[in-house]
Amino acid sequence: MPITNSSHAWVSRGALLSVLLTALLGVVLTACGGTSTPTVTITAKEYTFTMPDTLPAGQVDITLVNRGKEPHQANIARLNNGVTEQKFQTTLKNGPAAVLGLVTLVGGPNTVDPGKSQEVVLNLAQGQYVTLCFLTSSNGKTHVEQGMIKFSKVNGPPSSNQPDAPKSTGDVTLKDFTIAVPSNLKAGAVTWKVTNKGPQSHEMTLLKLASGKSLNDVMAFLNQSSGQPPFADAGGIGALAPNTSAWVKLTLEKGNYVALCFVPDSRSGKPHFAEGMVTQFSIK
Ligand SMILES: [Cu+2]
Repeated sequence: MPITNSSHAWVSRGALLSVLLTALLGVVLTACGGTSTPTVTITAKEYTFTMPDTLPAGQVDITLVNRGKEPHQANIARLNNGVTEQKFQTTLKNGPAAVLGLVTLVGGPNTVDPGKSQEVVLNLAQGQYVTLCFLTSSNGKTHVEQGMIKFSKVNGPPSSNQPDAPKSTGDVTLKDFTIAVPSNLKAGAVTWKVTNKGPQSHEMTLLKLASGKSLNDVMAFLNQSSGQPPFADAGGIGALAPNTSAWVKLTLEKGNYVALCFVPDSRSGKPHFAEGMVTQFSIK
């Protein structure tokens, strides 16, 4: 009898332990963010975006892959409530600056050269979205005009069980009109949290300087836009509405970089970099 009792008691404790461990494991998984971030791939070429008609709500990891012959970007924006696709299209005929008031810019992968890609992590609220490439071809036409505009939607609110935010290795702060990137950078993979402290929308375009070229060469090129660019497009994150954040994942190589913002000033019409939103940094 004592043996049976003992044996029974052991089984009993074991069962209890198992229940406790299962419960504990559940808590640990939830604390670690049991859900993973959904991924979306946008493929760009002349002059289309290939991407899903429906994007996930909440945190989403988006990669732009440039399969074209020219540089491309994917600015992503939510149409403000009451703005229809038709209204957006009509207004866009007056240029990119004209549509800024119709949308809330949520970031997106910024300009990369052919064969390259750029990954960002964004938070998407329910609504109608549009993805745009504002770059200009050598024929003087913008990529948007030539077809790089794609409407998609986010159905429903994000699920309450959201994945953890990406682990940031540095902060980028965008303001009217400054851009601050992390200091003491080394070559390798980084995840930067980019925050727009407004009041205007801002982006971070990254350019990698060709050897022997300086920020002055970049400015001279941007003012006349002829000849070979003194840089390679190195990605970054598209424009973000004021008081919002998103994450950009980069693999930094040794060399000199310029970070700048091309968004037009809502008052002067000048690009923000011409008003001070440009900075140079180097990777050792
Ligand atoms: Cu700006």
